[in-house]
This record gives sequence, C-alpha cells and structure tokens, in this order.
Amino acid sequence: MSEIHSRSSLRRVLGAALLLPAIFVLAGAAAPAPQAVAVDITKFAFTPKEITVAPGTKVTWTNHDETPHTVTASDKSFGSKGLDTDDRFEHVFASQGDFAYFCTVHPFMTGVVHVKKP
Ligand SMILES: [Cu+2]
Repeated sequence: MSEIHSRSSLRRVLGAALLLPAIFVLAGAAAPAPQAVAVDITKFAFTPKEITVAPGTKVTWTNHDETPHTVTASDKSFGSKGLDTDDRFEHVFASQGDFAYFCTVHPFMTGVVHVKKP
C-alpha cells in the first residue's frame, strides 16, 4: 500500500522536473526585446562603438574616464552636457534611423546608434 503511494509521489516529482525546463523555454520565447542598452565611455572611446536597437529603447552612456566627455548627435537630435567621471546620459530612441554621434571635446570619438524594428 505504502509502496504504491510512494511511486505516485515519485511520478509527481519526476513530472515536475520534466516540466521545469519547458517553462524556462516558454519564458525565454515570451521575453520582450531589451528596452535598455548601455554604452561605456572608456579610454577616449564609445564601447560598443555601434549598436542596433529597437525603437523605444533607452540608451545610457556612462563616462568611466577621468576626462570630461559629451554625447552629441551629429544632427543635434540629442546631446549631453559635459559628463564628468561616472556621470550618465540617457536618451530614448523613439523613431527608426541611423544616429551618428561624437564627443564635442574630442571629435575623433564617434559612435552610431542604429534604430530599427527587430
Ligand atoms: Cu571626449
């Protein structure tokens, strides 16, 4: 009697164990595209230099250098003040397009944000 009971418990545990990976796979498939992306400003460079994001994504730049930098769009559609060490600048890219930007203090520092639907 007790043996039957314990077998059905075992089956229940095994069933749950088999279901778990399936739940993770479903959760992964349902996860929306990331809505926030980080760009580091380190050693006089934007890293990654080029990113591709979906419309509506918030991009955050963080200055890790000891030197002030800016994040300034070539078309002036967005722009930061001078960012000191550990300062951040955020911009939400609402519409599609290719947005080149640079640092006004060091114009050789350039980057591009490509905004397009996934
Ligand atoms: Cu700079």
